[in-house]
Amino acid sequence: MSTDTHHLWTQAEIEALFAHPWLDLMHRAAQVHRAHWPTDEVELATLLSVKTGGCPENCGYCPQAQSFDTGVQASKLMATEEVLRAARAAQAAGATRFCMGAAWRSPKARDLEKMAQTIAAVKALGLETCATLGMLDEEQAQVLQQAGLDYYNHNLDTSAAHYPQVVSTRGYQERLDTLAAVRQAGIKVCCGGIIGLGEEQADRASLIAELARLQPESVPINSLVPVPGTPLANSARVDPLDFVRVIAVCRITMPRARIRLSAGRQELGEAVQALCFLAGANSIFYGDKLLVTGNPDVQADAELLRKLGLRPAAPEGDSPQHASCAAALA
Ligand code: SAM
Ligand code: DTB
Ligand code: SF4
Repeated sequence: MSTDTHHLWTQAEIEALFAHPWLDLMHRAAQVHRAHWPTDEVELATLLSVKTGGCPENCGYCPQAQSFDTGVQASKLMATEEVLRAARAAQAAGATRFCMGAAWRSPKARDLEKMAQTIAAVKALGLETCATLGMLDEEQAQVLQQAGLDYYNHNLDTSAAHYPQVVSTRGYQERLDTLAAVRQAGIKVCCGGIIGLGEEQADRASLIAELARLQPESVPINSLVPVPGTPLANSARVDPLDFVRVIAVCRITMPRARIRLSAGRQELGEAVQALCFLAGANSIFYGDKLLVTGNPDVQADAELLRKLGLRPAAPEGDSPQHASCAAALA
């Protein structure tokens, strides 16, 4: 968490940002970006679903909920060796962060122990580690921290007011409690949301106010990937320029966070992604697959970075492996 004094953004102030003329908003976001980050680099984070499907929760967007008929095959937790194979491949392709996702409400004791072993093994490769395993209490968060977990991803997804329209098996406060446990354990917070859940502009402003208050180090912004069989499959499509606006508002309100273009990047196309980078995004999920849905393939991303003159960010505290990672992308 940054230690300098930080402005506590109100929802009204954020709504006022959203009301700015689009070009002015972009200009301001680009200035904030330039003041806090090198603007020619983008972090490459690779995702792996280590335990897919069969989830007891009912998040209305999610293809992995067992109560929705989405055709996703449920699987058991992967063995450490299998995860390591994927992590080595991601590292060889240039990723510096490796995120492991499990479709759980919260991890059971045995699963947490296995995940701790896996996290330690991935960390030993020299990758930054991230996991998203559902709800955690403080004790569980401490086990993961001890294992070498750098980041925990747990999204607020939308505003507190809109949340009950999206999920009924858990509440917003439970999300906040997990995030507090993660912070308390000394793990960096990765927390963001989804645009396109039928929310209003006020909900987007409320989500961003809540995120800015939490000061996450990492903020994944997803655009809903509508999956047939999920309750939100027929949601109205997000206007790409509105999506860019969200990125710009996140950059202005969270100057020191890594802002990651997450789900839905395939549908954005190169030009809109370039606008997102201009608006302050500086991280992407990199690899042909997200958890169960698709992502741009690595060649397409390498080509996009080349065209835009962007280079892969070095891992925090740089490591000797990075030279070979960068070479993999050259
Ligand atoms: N089960 C854990 C949890 O919910 O915290 C971790 C995995 S969950 C799949 C991680 C995040 O993926 C969700 O919070 C949501 O933001 C995002 N996500 C899931 N399905 C999505 C979809 N169809 N479109 C966009 N984002 C999605
Ligand atoms: C996040 O915010 N987005 C990622 C990651 N954190 C775990 C997941 C996106 C999932 C998209 C739908 C799927 O493939 O399941
Ligand atoms: Fe389960 Fe996470 Fe999907 Fe919700 S988002 S159904 S908790 S895997």
